[in-house]
Amino acid sequence: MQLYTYYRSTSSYRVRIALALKGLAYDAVPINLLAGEQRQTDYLAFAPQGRVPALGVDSGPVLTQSGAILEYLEERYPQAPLLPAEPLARARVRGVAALIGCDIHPLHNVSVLNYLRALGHDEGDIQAWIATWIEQGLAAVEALIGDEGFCFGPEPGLADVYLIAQVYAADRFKVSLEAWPRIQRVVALAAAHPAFAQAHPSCQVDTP
Ligand SMILES: N[C@@H](CCC(=O)N[C@@H](CS)C(=O)NCC(=O)O)C(=O)O
Repeated sequence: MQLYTYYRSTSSYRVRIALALKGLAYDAVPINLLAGEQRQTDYLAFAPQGRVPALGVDSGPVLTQSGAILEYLEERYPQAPLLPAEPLARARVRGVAALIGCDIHPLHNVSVLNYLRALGHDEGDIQAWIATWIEQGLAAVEALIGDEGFCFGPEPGLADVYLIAQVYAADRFKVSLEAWPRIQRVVALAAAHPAFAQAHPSCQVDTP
């Protein structure tokens, strides 16, 4: 598999964590978002939205959208499952993933922030915008996840994949986790877990 990735992209980080949790090897193909490589014609040919991640698989089309890629990996490689077996439990995990993937991350994507800048907003406005949506979203995550272990139990799963990548972005944007002890607990567990370490933005092929 080939993962088109950018080291500090939140959604690329999600897929890297899942690949590592499942023990799957892949070739990382860096796409430098600051240099605009996501808008180059050859990349747009298979990822027409001009975003990372994208996953090339041995046969078939290149896959886009981290949520779809994660579901593909879960179905194709069921080892180290990201979702519990029971339907209600699966829905709770997917609820946290959707909260982060749909209601937090899209609001601080680079093209959204650049559009706000183009509308005349200064960096103070941008920081307030980012902090508002991350804080509201993570406060809800804190209320939804469990009291022990990772988000929903002793083993990491899909909610942790989304949460740990989102927490990295929160840190980048100087949003404190102080108010959320459950999230802090999950972050500490992930920090000690080799799959999360392997996927971390600080140790990618394109990390500056
Ligand atoms: N919903 C998409 C979001 C992808 C996305 O927004 N990727 C960002 C990096 S985290 C990106 O490539 N941004 C480039 C741009 O906006 O030009 C997913 O989950 O894959």
